Amino acid sequence: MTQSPVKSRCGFVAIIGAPNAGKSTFMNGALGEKIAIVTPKVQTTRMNMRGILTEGDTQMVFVDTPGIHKPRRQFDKAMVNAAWQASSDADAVLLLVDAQKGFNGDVQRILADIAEVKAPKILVLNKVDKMPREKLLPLMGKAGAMGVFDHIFAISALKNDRIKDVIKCLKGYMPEEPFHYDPEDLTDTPMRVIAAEVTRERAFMLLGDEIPYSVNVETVGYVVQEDGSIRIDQNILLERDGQKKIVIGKGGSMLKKIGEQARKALSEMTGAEVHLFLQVKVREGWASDPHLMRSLGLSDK
Ligand SMILES: Nc1nc2c(ncn2[C@@H]2O[C@H](COP(=O)(O)OP(=O)(O)OP(=O)(O)O)[C@@H](O)[C@H]2O)c(=O)[nH]1
Ligand SMILES: [Mg+2]
Repeated sequence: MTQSPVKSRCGFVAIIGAPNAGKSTFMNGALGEKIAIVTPKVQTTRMNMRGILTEGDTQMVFVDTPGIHKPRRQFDKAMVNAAWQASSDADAVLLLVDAQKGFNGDVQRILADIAEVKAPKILVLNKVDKMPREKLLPLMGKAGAMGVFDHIFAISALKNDRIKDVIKCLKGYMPEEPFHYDPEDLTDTPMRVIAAEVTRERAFMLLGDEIPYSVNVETVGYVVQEDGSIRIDQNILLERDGQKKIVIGKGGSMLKKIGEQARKALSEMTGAEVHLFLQVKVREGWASDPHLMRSLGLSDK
């Protein structure tokens, strides 16, 4: 454990919400670095990912979670469980809500369950940059009347507007405890896992509507070479053979695009030259593989 000053504060903040509310964008904005992937599609985040913010004598460990939705597959169920697990372990819970969508069915379902969470609850109405003020005020009134939340904020995670106010509020809820992590650390997720996420983000962005949910990426090799460049070998796993030609594309064009974009992002992230090698494989039923779920920190129960 890292030495830290007496009276330091350290605690966990779970970021929960419906898919696409902007949870990962919020965490990246709070850290000032992108560690969690973000796409316009729902269910981008598949596992809990910790982001560590150390400011002065306070360390806040954010836990970005998968969007809470009505699960269909076993894999979805495990994702939703992971979000609730993070909430029950947290010192404070942020419920992110897309203010434009308001308290729709997805959010209502979360509200029904959130009462059981013991930690202080903070409502963050996000994406207010897309919202006229006259629509926001009634929403805030409605939220206040619920009597569920200790604080309510209206922010834009994308524009980094008022994230700081939320952080300031959270600091007060962090218990007096030694730091859990080195103050220099941003996350405890290994780089090879983040590298797989980056490629999955690119595949999510470039592929149509359905295929992304059948895609998983695993890093099978991550080697810093003598000249400082990094060689990364990854498998893109698909559920069915028929999906292969879509992911590879005409003459390999789609795979090339995914690879180029991922390589560029990884190179920016690591500050090193990256050599990325992608292989497309079919692994039927990867989404119900208990070994994979465990490796993502998802319980298959
Ligand atoms: N206009 C606007 N867009 C936002 C804001 N925050 C996030 N977004 C966009 O909303 C989309 C979803 O953002 P994510 O951060 O991936 O959302 P998420 O809640 O992590 O989604 P899942 O991981 O799928 O549950 C992306 O296209 C973001 O750019 C915001 O404050 N304003
Ligand atoms: Mg996310």
